[in-house]
Amino acid sequence: MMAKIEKVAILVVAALGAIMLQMTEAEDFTVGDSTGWINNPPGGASFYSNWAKNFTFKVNDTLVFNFPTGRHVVAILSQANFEKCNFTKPIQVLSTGPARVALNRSGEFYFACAFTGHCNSGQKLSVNVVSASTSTSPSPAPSPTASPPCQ
Ligand SMILES: *[C@@H]1O[C@H](CO)[C@@H](O)[C@H](O)[C@H]1NC(C)=O
Ligand SMILES: *[C@@H]1O[C@H](CO)[C@@H](O)[C@H](O)[C@H]1NC(C)=O
Ligand SMILES: *[C@@H]1O[C@H](CO)[C@@H](O)[C@H](O)[C@H]1NC(C)=O
Ligand SMILES: *[C@@H]1O[C@H](CO)[C@@H](O)[C@H](O)[C@H]1NC(C)=O
Ligand SMILES: [Cu+2]
Repeated sequence: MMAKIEKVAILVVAALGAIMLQMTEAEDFTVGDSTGWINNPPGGASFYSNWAKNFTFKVNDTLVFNFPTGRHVVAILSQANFEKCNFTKPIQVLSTGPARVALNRSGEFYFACAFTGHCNSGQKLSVNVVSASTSTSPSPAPSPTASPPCQ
């Protein structure tokens, strides 16, 4: 009888633990690590995509873009405008550094700096965000995001 109660107690604790783990999983990622959010990053246009390759981004994680206010911005773009470094109709522009962006859905997010020439010199980042429940296996589909050289 005692054993039964103990088993139930263990199951309850395990279930609560699993729920709490899921709830506390959200992470902050500092874009470019100590390099921050700059134009002409080392290695050029591949710098931020190489940085992103090292991580798995999950829904509710946060990207932190470090830059001095007034030197850069973070524009959130559509894929088409990202590929052309086109800032005509950004989805959103964050002008104050450091800028925090919540990855509040799964799928691709596209970021670039809107200052003249910065996107073309490699200050652009795309990330794929997976839903937290699929985090057991890495997302298979490598998206065709190799950007053509900007005009
Ligand atoms: C990504 O990971 C590779 C291999 O672990 C490492 O050499 C590289 O410095 C990392 N790049 C960034 C931008 O963190
Ligand atoms: C993300 O955060 C929102 C608001 O806190 C919450 O309702 C939602 O369940 C979270 N989603 C995941 C996948 O953790
Ligand atoms: C830039 O984006 C705007 C709005 O999405 C679009 O109307 C325009 O045609 C684009 N310009 C180029 C050169 O692609
Ligand atoms: C995510 O956040 C952005 C910016 O705050 C907001 O415009 C958008 O509606 C949000 N998306 C979802 C799925 O909550
Ligand atoms: Cu910039």
